[in-house]
Amino acid sequence: MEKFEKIKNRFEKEIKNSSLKYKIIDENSLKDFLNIIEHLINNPQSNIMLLHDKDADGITSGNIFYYMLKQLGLERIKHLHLKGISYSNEREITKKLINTDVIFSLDLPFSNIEQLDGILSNQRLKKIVIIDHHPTDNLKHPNVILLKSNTVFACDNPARYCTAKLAYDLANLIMDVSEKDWYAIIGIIGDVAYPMWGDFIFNIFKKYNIELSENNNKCLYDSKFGLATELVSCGNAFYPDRVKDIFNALKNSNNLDEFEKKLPFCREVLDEINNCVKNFFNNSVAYDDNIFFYELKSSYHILSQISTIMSINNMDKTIIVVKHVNNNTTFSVRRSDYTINVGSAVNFAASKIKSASGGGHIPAAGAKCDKKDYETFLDLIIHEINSNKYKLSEMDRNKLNENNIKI
Ligand SMILES: [Mn+2]
Repeated sequence: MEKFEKIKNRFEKEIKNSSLKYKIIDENSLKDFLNIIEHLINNPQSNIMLLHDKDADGITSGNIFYYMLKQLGLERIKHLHLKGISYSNEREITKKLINTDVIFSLDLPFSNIEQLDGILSNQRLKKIVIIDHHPTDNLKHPNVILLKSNTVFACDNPARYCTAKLAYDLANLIMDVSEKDWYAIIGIIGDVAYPMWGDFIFNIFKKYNIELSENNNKCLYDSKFGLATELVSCGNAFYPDRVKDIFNALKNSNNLDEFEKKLPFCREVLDEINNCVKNFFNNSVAYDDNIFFYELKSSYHILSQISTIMSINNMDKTIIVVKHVNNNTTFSVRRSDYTINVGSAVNFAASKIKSASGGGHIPAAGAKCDKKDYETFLDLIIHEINSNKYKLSEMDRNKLNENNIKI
């Protein structure tokens, strides 16, 4: 009982004079969260399931809650990663939840109440705590404690209040979890949420003696935190069956160096990416000095990783990477300075070739076609990009600033 009193005092103090970035607009759900914690402390034999997404944000937010629950003295904690809940896997998931008392769901976008009813049908306590930042419809349900970035807080850009930071802030209401602040940074970088958290990131970099210069995203990625994030991303892109290993590696690491050493299989992919990036300009064909075409020979399907890195490092160039697999060719196209809408250009080019499909956003596009058509398709893409049709205005360009970290 005494233990809970201490937690309750901290919780109430934190809520009143908190250093939280956003105003609390749903204190009731936070109190429901506290009640669940009280229930678990009073019933330490409870079976807890952490459901989490497989990406860096999901793995780190899951681990923040794992750490918090362990610190509370709870032992019976399982974790399970999901990419999402669909009717095809709902029954299977429900089976794994038999005998679970409380579910914490992190970074998973439940889309409707029916899904939750299925998930909850086997629960003893029938409570699910949803910690998330995806835009979803109203999930009001008597068994659901909904803790979303924009339902609990007056946050107008929930995409940037990623689950790792949200889970970190929520756990901090219960206890001091600053020992695991570096988990939150990995999630923040993974979800490209850093433009919103400059001060937080800056202070943690300082705490771990890692340098961070102003208005420079590159040094975020070049840091140990960036490396850890990239390893996690490589792991879940190329070894989807080993997400549990990555979760456990993080759980069993006391710091970034230990974590990194536990991920040799991710390292292998990342080394391959870095190698391709290093030799990119030697192995690519330049069109008019501003469009670079690169044929990926690696056995790993690392097109988008290479095009993204090359584009971030060469904002005023258009990067096209292709890879042939059997009779098909896949394209990844990037242009990061918002001067050209490559998504529309690729989409238009694809409409002119029967075997092709493709499109995307202003800075990033993907496409595919039959291998026999790929040279024609490539010529068309380059032709469209070079035309004036897809040029963007200064105003569009200013959107780019929203992607930079500010301290
Ligand atoms: Mn996320």
